[in-house]
Amino acid sequence: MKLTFSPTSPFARKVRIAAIELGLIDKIEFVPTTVVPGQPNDEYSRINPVKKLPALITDNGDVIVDSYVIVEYLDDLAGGGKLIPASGALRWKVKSDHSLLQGMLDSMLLCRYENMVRPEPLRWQAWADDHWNRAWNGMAHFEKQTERLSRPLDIAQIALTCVLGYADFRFADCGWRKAYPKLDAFHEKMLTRPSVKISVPPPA
Ligand SMILES: N[C@@H](CCC(=O)N[C@@H](CS)C(=O)NCC(=O)O)C(=O)O
Repeated sequence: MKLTFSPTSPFARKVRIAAIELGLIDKIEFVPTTVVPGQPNDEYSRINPVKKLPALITDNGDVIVDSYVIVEYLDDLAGGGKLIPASGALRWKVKSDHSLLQGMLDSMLLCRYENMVRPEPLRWQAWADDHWNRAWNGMAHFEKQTERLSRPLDIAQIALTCVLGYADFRFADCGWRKAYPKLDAFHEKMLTRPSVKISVPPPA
């Protein structure tokens, strides 16, 4: 399998951590890929028409897009029910949390594009603030979920780790550790996992 990948992408990081935790990492070739908003990439658009990474290209040439779907595919390949509970209420809780964390990451990425990539005269501060608040309120939500944070590893915990790592990487002064001490302790614990440690984004 091939995975279109950038070490700075929190979505690609989530897939990488999941692949390591599922014992599948040696089956995946990482293909360095650059996508920049506002710049066409015709070659990559032929793989993923919406020009987002990561995308997984399976050994028979099928393309699976969106990290949410890719990690479900990998979990299935590893036998199922490993990072995403196979059934019951917990399955839907983990999937719903994962979806919420996807929304938080989407909002953080939009903030990054708005504040750092969009030409300054065109910026819309209220819109960027709105998106930042979505991520911030999401962190507040997970700060209260102490039981969720201490469960055996699941995909929502991996996604939360990627949210916090992305906050460190792109919004280093946002102060999440001070505001959310339980998330800080959770993040420190996650960093003891080799999969999490090895995938920390490179210094900006
Ligand atoms: N929902 C997608 C989001 C992927 C995404 O937004 N990736 C970013 C890189 S971190 C991207 O490709 N951005 C390029 C763009 O939106 O133009 C997923 O989970 O894979």
